[in-house]
Amino acid sequence: MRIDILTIFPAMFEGPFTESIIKRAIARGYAEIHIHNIRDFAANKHRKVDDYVFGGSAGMVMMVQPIADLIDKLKAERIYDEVIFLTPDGEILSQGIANQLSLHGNIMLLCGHYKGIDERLREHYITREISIGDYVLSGGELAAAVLTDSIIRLIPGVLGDETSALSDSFQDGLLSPPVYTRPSDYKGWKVPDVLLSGNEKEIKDWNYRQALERTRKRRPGLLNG
Ligand code: 6GU
Repeated sequence: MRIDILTIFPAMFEGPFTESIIKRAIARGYAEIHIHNIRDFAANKHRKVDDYVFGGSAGMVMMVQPIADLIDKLKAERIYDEVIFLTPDGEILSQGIANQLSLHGNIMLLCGHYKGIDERLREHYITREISIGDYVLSGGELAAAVLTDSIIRLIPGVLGDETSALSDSFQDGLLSPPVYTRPSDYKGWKVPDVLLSGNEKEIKDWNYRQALERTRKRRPGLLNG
């Protein structure tokens, strides 16, 4: 899978993909991430990418031309399954959306800033709009990094059996049960006996009951449906 990220702050993507599962997925060829600086496409000598809002309201808006030229260039090179705009007024990201997107070949992620992007970009290029939650970030970059991580780890083969996505919180609609490692007794704090019993059926039942209980207590809304 190939993910193209369009941003005015490319340096914000230097960290998030260079460790752990995502790093390994890229090294093994499961995913490619390409970062593009929108400013490089500004057709004016000051490399300006934003301008005042028509109609007088305060704030700046990202201009059509630099983003349109960048998207046109990428679309001339390959076919994109989705051109996604990260925006607080988008559909809220869920595990279901991440699952859908992980099946695609090529996707583009556009990070917004200031008051937003010129509406004509949304009308003519954007196929999907995603938010990562009901709070305000300074821009779409961190949201794009979150979305990218959530997608890449779901690409078949990226996670081994041990870290299978099937045991993740939300993948089965439940939160994960508590987990423990050695020692089985730390200064009198003991691991539940059942987990040391070796009885696979009892352990499986215990984990399921714990997941259900945790979900009921913390996120009851997840159980309706
Ligand atoms: Cl995608 N962008 C911004 N600026 N803020 C957000 C967001 C996106 N998702 C949640 N908050």
